[in-house]
Amino acid sequence: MVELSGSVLLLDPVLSPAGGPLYLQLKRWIEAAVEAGAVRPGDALPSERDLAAKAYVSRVTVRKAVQHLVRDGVLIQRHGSGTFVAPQPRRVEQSLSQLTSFTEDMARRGMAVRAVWLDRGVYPPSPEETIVLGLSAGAQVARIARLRLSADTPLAIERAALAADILPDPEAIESSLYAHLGRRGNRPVRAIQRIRAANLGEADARLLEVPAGSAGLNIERISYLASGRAIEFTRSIYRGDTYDFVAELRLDAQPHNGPRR
Ligand code: 16G
Repeated sequence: MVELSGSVLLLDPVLSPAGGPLYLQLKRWIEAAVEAGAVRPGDALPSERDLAAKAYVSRVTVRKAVQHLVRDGVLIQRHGSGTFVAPQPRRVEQSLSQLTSFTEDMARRGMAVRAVWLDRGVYPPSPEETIVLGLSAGAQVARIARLRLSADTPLAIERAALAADILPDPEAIESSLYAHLGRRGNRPVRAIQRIRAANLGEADARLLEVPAGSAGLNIERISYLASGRAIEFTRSIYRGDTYDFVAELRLDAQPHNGPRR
């Protein structure tokens, strides 16, 4: 078994009476060791007794710190074998200036993708879908909902709505929505994306295999054909610990003198 190295845990006494509850100080100490990479995913924690002795605190304090770290997804407990540092998923970067698909983003990084289908079918549209997609009276909407994974790590839940004349048969999508649309000459060329911080609700957290309340990103994408028609309205929930959205910023080439009219 690999232990949290003594040097990590036996640095200067980190717990001070003035530093707030001892279990929180111990929790932060272990968290810092994980963040710094001093202990790696899969490493085992020393026993409760050893930790208590090393940090000069009671076993009750250690237990409480560990319980909180398990709740936060930093540690995992396996019955009979102990407490381990939880696997940290590889972070994925997505450019905010290119209209790419999930499959393409992952392929560029050599990561395998998988989807669990949560729903796909043709439905009467909601008022919001009617407005966003500019649907005419009586038009239907195709909805697809997927849990998207890289290897075995769930990264995002995506719920997309498209006009049914653009996607008449959602069952025909093999794995990539954009590849499917591209084959029919309907791949979007422009999109507006809105990103908002969120705490994951219980059902979404369960699907994404993180504790309820974990940090997440709500992303809304409306994408358009070259004609200007909106064809995709997708709401996604991404795990906050797996994705970095990266934007390249440039100085305006033609600075404006004074206010624009
Ligand atoms: C991305 C898009 C999503 C699009 C999907 C298509 C974000 C936040 N969302 O995940 O709107 O529907 O790609 O991916 O980037 P696919 O072609 O692999 O199915």
